[in-house]
Amino acid sequence: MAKIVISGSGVFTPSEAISNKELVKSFNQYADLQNEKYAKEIASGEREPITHSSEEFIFKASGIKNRYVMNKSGVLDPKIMHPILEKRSDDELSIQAEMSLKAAKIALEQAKLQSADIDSIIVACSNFERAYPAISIEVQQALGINGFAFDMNVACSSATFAIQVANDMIKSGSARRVLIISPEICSAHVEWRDRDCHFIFGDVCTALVLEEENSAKSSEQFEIISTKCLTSFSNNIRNNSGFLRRTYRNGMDDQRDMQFMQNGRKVFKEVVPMVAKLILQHLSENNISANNLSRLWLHQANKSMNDMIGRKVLGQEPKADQQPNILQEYANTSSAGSIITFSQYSDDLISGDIGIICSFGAGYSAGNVIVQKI
Ligand code: CO8
Repeated sequence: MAKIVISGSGVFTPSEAISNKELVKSFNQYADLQNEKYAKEIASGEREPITHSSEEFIFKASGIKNRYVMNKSGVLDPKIMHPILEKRSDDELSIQAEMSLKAAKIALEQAKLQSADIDSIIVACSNFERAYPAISIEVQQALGINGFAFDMNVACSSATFAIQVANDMIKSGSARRVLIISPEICSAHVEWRDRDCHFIFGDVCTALVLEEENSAKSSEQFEIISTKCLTSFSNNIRNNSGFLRRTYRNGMDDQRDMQFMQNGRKVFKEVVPMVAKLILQHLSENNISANNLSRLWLHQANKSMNDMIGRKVLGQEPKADQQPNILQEYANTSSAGSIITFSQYSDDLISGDIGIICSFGAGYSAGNVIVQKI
């Protein structure tokens, strides 16, 4: 059977960025305004004051220093605390399609392909700006692609699950070349007013091209050796936004569960062993020793989490270049995180080198992809 390869990758990075310092300053202004507004209730014990956030905590707990966003002014305005994105008419390109086109262009260039060479698009990410028509079909039209496109959502694991789907589609013959795109606008579904999570997320879009090796022209190719996906239900990362909200009493009021919610400690404790076990099992099924891994392109949620997974998988401290992190610059970009690392830290590998792309998150879900440089 022909080898299937990743022949191109691309990252679109928004032009606006927020440092921890700027983020904490605006959060603390918001906290002061709220505490002033509810001074009486706080004094009578009816309400808890909002505590200040801290740059030191954020970096120590997560490894994050910066995040890119599609709109900075709204997020940093203590009277707004969310991005401000202009509503577009139905005839205009949607914002997720626009981000997708930018990332796709870079991936196609790397793969030395024209858009017409692609016959399937999967837009795979944590949240979609509308229910239908699919963002992927809009991207398909904008790129002038014949064939079919669909959206899929497995939260942080969307891109690796899409790699498994695309790999299977090419193997079965239902598609020849697949573009996987992950336009993540996490800034619109994180709760910037919640100190526990306001620092976690950023925006980005990644793209990958998958095709058979015998048709691939790229100078950078990674064979997909094997994929393995896992899910196990958990409420520890949850968002209750959805089309039924209008049917609930006061369902459309500003409520905490409309945005990202998590029990971070539990996620950390439960997901680290689940992911380490998945990777080790997957390697063993493919008769690959962890000693032979040149690179781990891990999901970018938390630096200590990645350090721990790396130690469990490799049986020792990962070497500096063995497990790159982009968290400090991009923060958690959900499904795009492991793909950014793959895109930015893979061209130094040599033919025969083996690595894994691994993502994990809400669901719980985890996707592992073993690749080998051609
Ligand atoms: N500044 C200062 N202090 C703070 C802050 C802050 N900003 N936030 C919390 N604290 C305080 C807490 O109140 C607590 O105080 P005390 O000890 O007095 O109670 C103390 O600091 C410690 O708090 P935590 O226990 O919460 O801190 P942790 O060390 O556990 O770190 C983390 C928190 C960083 C959240 C960590 O638990 C973590 O990273 N866990 C893993 C989370 C994870 O990977 N989640 C994956 C989610 S992503 C995903 O699946 C995709 C979902 C869809 C995308 C959504 C896009 C928006």
